[in-house]
Amino acid sequence: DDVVEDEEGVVVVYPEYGLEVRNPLSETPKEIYSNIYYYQRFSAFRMDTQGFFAAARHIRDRLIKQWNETFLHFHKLDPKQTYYLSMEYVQGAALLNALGNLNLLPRYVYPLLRFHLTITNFDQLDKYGELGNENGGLGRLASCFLDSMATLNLPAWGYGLRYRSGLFKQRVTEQGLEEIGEDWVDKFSPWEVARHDVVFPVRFYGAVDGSRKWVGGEVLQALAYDVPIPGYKTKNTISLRLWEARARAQDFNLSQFNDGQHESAAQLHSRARLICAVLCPGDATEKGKLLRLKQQYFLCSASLQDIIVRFKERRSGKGPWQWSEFPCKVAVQLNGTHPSLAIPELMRLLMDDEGLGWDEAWDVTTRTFAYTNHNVLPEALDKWPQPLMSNLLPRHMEIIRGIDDRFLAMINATRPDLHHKLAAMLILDDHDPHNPVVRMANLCVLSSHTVNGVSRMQSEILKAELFANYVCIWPTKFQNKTNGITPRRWLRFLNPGLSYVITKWLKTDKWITNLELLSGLRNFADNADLQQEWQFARMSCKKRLARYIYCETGVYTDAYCLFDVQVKQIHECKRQLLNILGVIHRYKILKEMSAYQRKHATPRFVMMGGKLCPTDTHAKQIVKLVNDVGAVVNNDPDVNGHLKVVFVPNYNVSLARKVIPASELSQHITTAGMEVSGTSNIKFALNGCLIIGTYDGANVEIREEIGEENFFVFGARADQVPRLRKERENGMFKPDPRFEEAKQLIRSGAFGNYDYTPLLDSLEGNSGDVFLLGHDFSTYLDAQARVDDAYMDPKRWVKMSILSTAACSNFSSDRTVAQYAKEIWNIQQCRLP
Ligand code: HBZ
Repeated sequence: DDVVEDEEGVVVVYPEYGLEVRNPLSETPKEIYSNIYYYQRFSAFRMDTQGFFAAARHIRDRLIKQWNETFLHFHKLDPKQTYYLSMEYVQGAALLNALGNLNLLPRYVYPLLRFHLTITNFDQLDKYGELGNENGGLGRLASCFLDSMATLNLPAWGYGLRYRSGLFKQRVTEQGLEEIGEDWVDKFSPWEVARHDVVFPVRFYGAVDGSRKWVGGEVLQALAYDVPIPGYKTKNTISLRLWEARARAQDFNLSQFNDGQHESAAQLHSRARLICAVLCPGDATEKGKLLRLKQQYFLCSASLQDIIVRFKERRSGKGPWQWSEFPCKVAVQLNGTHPSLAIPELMRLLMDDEGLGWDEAWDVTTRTFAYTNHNVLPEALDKWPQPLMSNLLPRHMEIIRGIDDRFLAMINATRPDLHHKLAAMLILDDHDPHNPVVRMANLCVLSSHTVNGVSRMQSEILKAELFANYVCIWPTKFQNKTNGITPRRWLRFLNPGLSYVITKWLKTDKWITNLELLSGLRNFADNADLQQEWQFARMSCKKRLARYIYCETGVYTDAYCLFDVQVKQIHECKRQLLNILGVIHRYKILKEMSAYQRKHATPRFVMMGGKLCPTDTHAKQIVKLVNDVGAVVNNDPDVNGHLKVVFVPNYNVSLARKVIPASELSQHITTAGMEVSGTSNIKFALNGCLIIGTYDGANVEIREEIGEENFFVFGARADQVPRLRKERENGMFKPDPRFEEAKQLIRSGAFGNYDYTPLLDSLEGNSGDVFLLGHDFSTYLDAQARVDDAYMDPKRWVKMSILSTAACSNFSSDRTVAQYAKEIWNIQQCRLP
């Protein structure tokens, strides 16, 4: 660290935090020391654990104060409030985020350093909510939105479930990849507060009685745990309320227990524990489906009961009120279809508990809900077997039937022209008598006042294809809200070195809350001084990542190589296989080159990582292939210094902190039309990393902003994909010989004798290769060749990198959330004085 003294005292520069701190000693809060000493004296913790709890306790106490004040402020002003319902959140490390948002970093860096601790040491401890997610970015998007809601001083809350285990830890083995369970709440967490005073009953099974009331079955309890979400440079601190499932004390059968039947005595207790045991339990079996449906209903029921209680509390003492005011005070946003049971649940609560008639309850419900769609593939939309739903939630099934019947009557009465399309528009799909299902996306569209997509391209597809039938009935219901990410976590705290440079050149740090200011960097993109500082900041991140990779995998890579990264969920549709086939082609070409030619080739370090669904054998084979290719390439002296390949296990938010700032090229290469938006493309681009990608999701909008010459685009466009698939099926597709060679090398055993036949066979035949790797391979290689050329010109590359950050000025979740607030929720800022 640099220490500079001037007439006003000492200034210490901490490049790791992007900070200059004046007189750090006097800044130090005394409680930190006393907390650390306290933990030293009374615990056998290691030093970093002591430091973490000391700092976290102090911050938490501060947050709780602000949090109470925010709650009371909202309670007093009683504004319209948004409730964000999501089955997933990916919060990531909270301490650095809280310190940064409260602007307390300068006061903490120094005292911790005195104990030889840096805040990044705490990543391993600060795991709360490091849930990962197997399905994509929906959960991380929810967490970005919470950060923006708090920062924008919006009256808004999140609701979710308090899972005990998230996705599993990964270990690379001889066979490929193995998962090990990971607990994330059994250890004490400073970030949650159990609210034993906030408990609601949630019923399952039972029957509907003569007066249409739901009775019998089993009743569990939902207990609230609150997590504070601080805004950036504001006192507003909002809540993420997570529900835990418990059985009631009276459901423990003491006499059975005393008779030695221990397990059956506590049956309901163990069933309750299962509900929040894991995020996304496998749903291939009937039991798995039942558990997921229980999870979804549990979240919806507890959250809506809570929302209604708050609504009533805020009305009390203010004279007579009407239920029709509910949507003027409450907006509920459904993050995907997972929480869609909230719709029939609100209908049930209003009709059965509050005594409203159908029409009044329906009016309130449809003015309350809005739905975000994150998926355009009909086969990936949630559908529940009707018998399962009728058995678990008999009253909800009745209500869903009621919604369908009224919709049918409305269409018959007013839109006979749509009659032939009705079967596809109803919620209940009975066309397969052996498997009648409930289509949750249709439920959301029929019952929400607004439906939105998350990128311009996806929103257009929704209107033109998936929900086209509904557009002519409700032309104004459909909107676009292009995704964004929080610039605090994903640039300011993730990449302090680069943030420091940005603030210096823009002469303000206001870009942290007004990302549009980043476009000002365009003015200096050619400036040699900025380019040098930019390079320097990025190079130190590359060196740090190279050290990490060496420690984790034993693979040494030179920091002067092009760092080429693909980290995201491992899945067939993300096309990691295209990437590795491209690597194999590169390896083959390098081997054929003379030593002189190799010297002039762009050296690459290719890194892949990401979580996968433990039952996805295709994805596991891809990981195995990456490791097998790495084992050969990384040990081949001919290509040493020219190509390295690694798979880094356990990619999560804290590893992202090392990877994203160091990446120079990131791959977002889904078949066009598959990735509704993507948010990791934005994270990389914001940090100055260039993108090789398809015409898909938010790639399209990023490319427009950065300019096509600075984006390495390739592959088919979404509207060509159906035709190309047809051509394949008709045997009219001729693959690029380089594609065939790369596959042949794998088959020949060049990368070990593991049998990759199933993986490779998925690319063969007229009905194979549904993701069109064969078709896109040649343009992919062309795009990679353009990358190689551009990297050979360091000045050009660094200019492109600066332009990439500048181009992200429109991709802040602050912008996205502000649009939701204005155009969907109709809520106003409510800032604590
Ligand atoms: O939502 C992701 C998209 O894949 C990604 O492109 C987008 O950026 C992100 C945020 O908008 N989608 C998901 O995470 N998950 C799902 O779409 C999903 C849908 C139905 C399911 C499970 C997951 O049953």
